[in-house]
Amino acid sequence: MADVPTNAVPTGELDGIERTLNLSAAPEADLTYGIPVAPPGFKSGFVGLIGRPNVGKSTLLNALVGQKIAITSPVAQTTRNRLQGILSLPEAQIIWVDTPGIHKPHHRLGEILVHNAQMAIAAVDGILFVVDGSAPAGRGDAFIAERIPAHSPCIIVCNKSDLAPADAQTRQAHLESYQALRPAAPVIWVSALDPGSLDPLLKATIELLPGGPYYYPPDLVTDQPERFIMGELIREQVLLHTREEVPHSVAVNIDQVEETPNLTRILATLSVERDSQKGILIGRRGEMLKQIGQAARLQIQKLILGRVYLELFVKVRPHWRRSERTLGDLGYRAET
Ligand SMILES: Nc1nc2c(ncn2[C@@H]2O[C@H](COP(=O)(O)OP(=O)(O)OP(=O)(O)O)[C@@H](O)[C@H]2O)c(=O)[nH]1
Ligand SMILES: [Mg+2]
Repeated sequence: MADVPTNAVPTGELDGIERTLNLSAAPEADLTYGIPVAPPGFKSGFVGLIGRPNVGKSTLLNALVGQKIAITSPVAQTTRNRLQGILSLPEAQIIWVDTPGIHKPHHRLGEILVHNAQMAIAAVDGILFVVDGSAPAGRGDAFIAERIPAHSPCIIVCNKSDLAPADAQTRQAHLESYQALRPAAPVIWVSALDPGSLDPLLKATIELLPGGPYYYPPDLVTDQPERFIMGELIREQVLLHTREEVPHSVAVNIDQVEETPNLTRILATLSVERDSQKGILIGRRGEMLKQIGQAARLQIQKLILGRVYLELFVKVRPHWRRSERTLGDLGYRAET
């Protein structure tokens, strides 16, 4: 079984750059510096986005923060790490905690993701129980509802209102099927694709928060370092370009980031489980990897606001999703 990085793909020249993310106050910086004293009546806290895979939690996180910090895709189980998005307003600071979708795991990676999502439920001040309002509640939603402690402040967020049936009676039936899972929780319709629909949710979230301090400098939008987001932007392109089991079999590691005045040079390795997946990822004459690399490079350029040279390698790590040690090497660990 090959275990050697191969097929470097340089991804060419700079296209248009557009600002999407302000990471100017880097998480590595001293977080005590730049944190203002909260005025009287200020509210703050950690709010978990919890729900089944693919209901739109990460899309909602991006919309609530107003910038793309989490990757999203039509492929279920996109999110693998807990990620915080910070929204600082004059009257409140909300730290949204995106989590992996809770599902029935089939390997150790899945177990870790679900475990970490469930740990997040216990560690937050409030919960947005995100559901897909375009369909009625299912067993997966009921499973999650049972795991939200009775005392946790919770809002049911009926996402994908744009896809919900137009007829009012069916919409109401969907809403009631979710309401039944947690009768005391408010239910709010939103479309994460329409930021204009989010004001009632934002208002309700601030209401459930306790009084508290600023936890982060107001200009910080995420707790994650740039390097992590670079890896995620590459993984997002893998999710968008490949199918079936391949998207789930890929992990990304940023091996090197070298900054020069005019160019940031990034080397990254994509780990897959089998030679066949490696073949698919590379594609005929390297075409697939080239496309992934080019698309990821454009995304990373938006992130860092500068020119990027990206080289991708593909490496086979047999059964990495089942091996505790390899999972740890790739940054996936069960939180305690
Ligand atoms: N039409 C529509 N699509 C949405 C909406 N919100 C999210 N989506 C789409 O739903 C898909 C899944 O979105 P994600 O944000 O990745 O879902 P997630 O809940 O984070 O998924 P996991 O990370 O796998 O748990 C993507 O294709 C989104 O574009 C919405 O309000 N309306
Ligand atoms: Mg997600």
